[in-house]
Amino acid sequence: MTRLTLSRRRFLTGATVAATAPLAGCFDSLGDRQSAVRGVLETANSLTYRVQRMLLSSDDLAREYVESEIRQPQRPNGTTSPRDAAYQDLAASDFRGYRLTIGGLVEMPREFGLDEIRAMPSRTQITRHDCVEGWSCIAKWTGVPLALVLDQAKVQPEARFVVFECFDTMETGFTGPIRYYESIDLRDARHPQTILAYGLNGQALPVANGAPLRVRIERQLGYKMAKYIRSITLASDIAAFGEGNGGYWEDRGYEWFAGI
Ligand SMILES: Nc1nc2c(c(=O)[nH]1)N[C@H]1C(S)=C(S)[C@@H](COP(=O)(O)O)O[C@H]1N2
Ligand SMILES: [Mo]
Repeated sequence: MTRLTLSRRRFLTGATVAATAPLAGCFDSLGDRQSAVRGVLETANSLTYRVQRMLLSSDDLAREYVESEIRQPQRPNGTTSPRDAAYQDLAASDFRGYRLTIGGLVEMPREFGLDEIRAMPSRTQITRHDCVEGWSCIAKWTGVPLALVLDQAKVQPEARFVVFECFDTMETGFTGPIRYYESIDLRDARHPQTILAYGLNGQALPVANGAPLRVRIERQLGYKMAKYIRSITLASDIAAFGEGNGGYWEDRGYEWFAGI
């Protein structure tokens, strides 16, 4: 299992490194939708997605660890304390007023309070979080399988993507605040290790790591795992969200399918 994962990673790294290596130094050129760099990145992105999807069968599990392998607290990264008023108000009352909304292409749009989410069947898993910046942390996550939540809202057949919209503002654009968002396909959404986590290492999920609810998508990189989730939208297409590339970092050049 480990060998397979390693060689798959090596194979993919070899195939995509040429396209992704210059990323750190050239964000500027990515703003231009027509740029040659962007074209190369987009081709590499859909190629990587197809190659990785071929190699990853839908029920392949990410490696799980034992308690003694948890060596340090989960390192908070990205937003660690959203300044948005809506979030601050909820946090001030220990998220008692929090409602997760599920909408878009579902037959029964729903809202769930934290108590309802915590009362659903839960899953606990010890996994390794890999950030694109090059660090990893092993941690224990507890939450409700996303598949169970989706089933309660009854996903319509045209839906292909699950979009997570977050509370935290990353920057202010011309038309107002730009908040973190992410998206995955339904195959990853229904994967048994994909959970909406409210617990970390046996405690309530701290604000620094995404309270009250963040998603775990164990076969992809850290930036896919949206923290501070405010709503979940089922969609047939990701073009209508953000700048249309499927996530805050994807809009800035990262790959949409960040398989590891
Ligand atoms: N809402 C939101 N989600 C986010 C981020 C963020 O800035 N805002 N950062 C991402 C990145 S790059 C990583 S590595 C992980 C960090 O999760 P952690 O703080 O629990 O380690 O969250 C991801 N999800
Ligand atoms: Mo990250």
